[in-house]
Amino acid sequence: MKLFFAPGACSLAAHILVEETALSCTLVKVDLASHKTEHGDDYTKINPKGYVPALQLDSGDVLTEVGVVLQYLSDQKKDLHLMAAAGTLERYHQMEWLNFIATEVHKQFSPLFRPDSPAQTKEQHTKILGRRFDFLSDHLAKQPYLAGQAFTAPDAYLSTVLGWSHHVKIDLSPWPRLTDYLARVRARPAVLKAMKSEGLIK
Ligand SMILES: N[C@@H](CCC(=O)N[C@@H](CS)C(=O)NCC(=O)O)C(=O)O
Repeated sequence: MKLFFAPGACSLAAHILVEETALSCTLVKVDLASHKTEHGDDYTKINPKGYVPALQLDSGDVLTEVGVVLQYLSDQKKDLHLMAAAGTLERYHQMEWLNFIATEVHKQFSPLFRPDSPAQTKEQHTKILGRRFDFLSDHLAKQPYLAGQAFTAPDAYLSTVLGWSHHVKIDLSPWPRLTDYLARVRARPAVLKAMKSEGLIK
């Protein structure tokens, strides 16, 4: 398998699961501005949508969309319980989290990264994120991870996007449960390994 990633992007969530599962997977860095891989190949030939992540299977098939890539990786090592079994209510709740993170958290950050976003747009999105953080903080008052007592795939995704806060100058200190959660997830050896390998930490 090959995981196409950009350092610190949402592809980090998939990279974390590659480390958690210890699956055999080659990491290929993509320059999102030029759409070239680190080997000089045209990335749009792999993922015509142009964005990361993309997971190329040994068969040549390519899976895209964070929530799907995370489920695929989790399903390769079922004994790790990174996702519950397909068809169970627990699985649907985890998919609910993946969808919530993708649409209600990840995509609310996107305009904050764009240098040409008007100040008013940035303010609106920061406000929406604040409401999402309130909800997440209330949820994490009941349990240490999104789906309960154990780390699962949605935590790889949420920790990745929460980690963007300081880049876009959102102070997480009003949500101490979220800063505690981030520290808890980032203490995992697989998360540290993925972050180190992307050059995000020393
Ligand atoms: N819907 C996509 C969104 C992926 C996405 O937003 N990727 C960003 C990095 S976090 C990216 O590659 N942006 C560059 C671009 O859109 O050209 C998914 O779930 O995978």
